[in-house]
Amino acid sequence: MLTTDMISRLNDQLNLEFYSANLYLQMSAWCADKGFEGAASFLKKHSREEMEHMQRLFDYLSDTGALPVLGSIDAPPVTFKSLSDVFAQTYEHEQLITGKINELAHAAMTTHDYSTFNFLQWYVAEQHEEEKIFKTVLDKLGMLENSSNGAFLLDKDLARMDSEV
Ligand code: OFO
Repeated sequence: MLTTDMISRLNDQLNLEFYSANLYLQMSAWCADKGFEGAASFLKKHSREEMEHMQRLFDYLSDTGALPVLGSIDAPPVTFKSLSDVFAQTYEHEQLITGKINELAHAAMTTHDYSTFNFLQWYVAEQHEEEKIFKTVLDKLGMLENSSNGAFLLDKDLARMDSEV
């Protein structure tokens, strides 16, 4: 049985995962529009992963007898300065999500809600992976920054990464 406070916190996170899915899908649309097909496909796939993050929270709330509540989701940004800007924002966003998961885990632990604490461990591990992936993309961007066709090369690399994961 979850506390009202924990239900509210988990619902906030559920809606934030929806936002992540929308953010990456919108970024994917921008990339496709600019001809970065590799990045578009990579981000679209990642958007689907975010929907899985959302679904896990939805199921956990439901399975514990609480009510998942789908609120209104903020609209993500539509335009970006460059491909570097897109991926700088993905990394920043993942860091924000990691902070939110840590806050949730802290709230679960300090209220002795070990079931939720245990459930959240999957997210703790997932955030480690997500930050790693987006940091890798940013590092590649950094390396290609001075190359005249850096964005093109990164796009090719993302297409390769997309087919590997
Ligand atoms: Fe990208 O981890 Fe969920 O939000």
